[in-house]
Amino acid sequence: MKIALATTNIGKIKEFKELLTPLNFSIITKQEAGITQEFKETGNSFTENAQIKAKALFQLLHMPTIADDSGLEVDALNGRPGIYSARYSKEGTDYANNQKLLKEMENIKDRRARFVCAICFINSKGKVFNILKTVQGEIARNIKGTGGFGYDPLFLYNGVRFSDIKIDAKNKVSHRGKCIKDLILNIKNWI
Ligand code: ITT
Repeated sequence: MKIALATTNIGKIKEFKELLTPLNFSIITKQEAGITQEFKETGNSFTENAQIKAKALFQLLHMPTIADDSGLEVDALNGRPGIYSARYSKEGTDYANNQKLLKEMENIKDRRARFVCAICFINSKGKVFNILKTVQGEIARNIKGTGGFGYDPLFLYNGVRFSDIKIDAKNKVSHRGKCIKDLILNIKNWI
């Protein structure tokens, strides 16, 4: 089955393909479909933004579509950067975002945080389904690790950074991995 994926984030694409390709889902990314336009994330929640991106791509391709909106909520920052995780720093790069977070957390003892992932699936008839999952962790005091993407070099899960574990190990416990597993369980009924 062919499914369009409304993301340009290479880290996300890898994680989706890792879980879905072995199950014979053929993932066609927005870029592979030749779509260059940016979908504006104007929603007030992860779920709203995932729906905006999924609906925008579905309207262009008319095929089953998945979109992911995700981010990091830090307790001591009242849930920031939250839905603004990709645009947290002025530059908006992973490097600058991580540096800004470290700086903001410099003198903060409470390091609790969670990744949140909203997945929106739209079937071939245009029906919309939503999934929301989280993974709880802590913000490290320095940046380390070479794997993963985004805030992974700062995110400690059970004391180990997401940037220090393999993609399949991350997918087993992560916000996105949990969403994709839920999608796999339900997709036969949703198609
Ligand atoms: P698309 O909208 O094209 O999917 P994006 O990178 O702009 O790509 P989001 O708006 O959902 O995606 O922003 C999510 C940000 O949250 C992303 O840039 C990462 O910095 C961070 N993030 C989400 N999931 C993550 C993960 O598993 N590991 C590390 N950082 C993550």
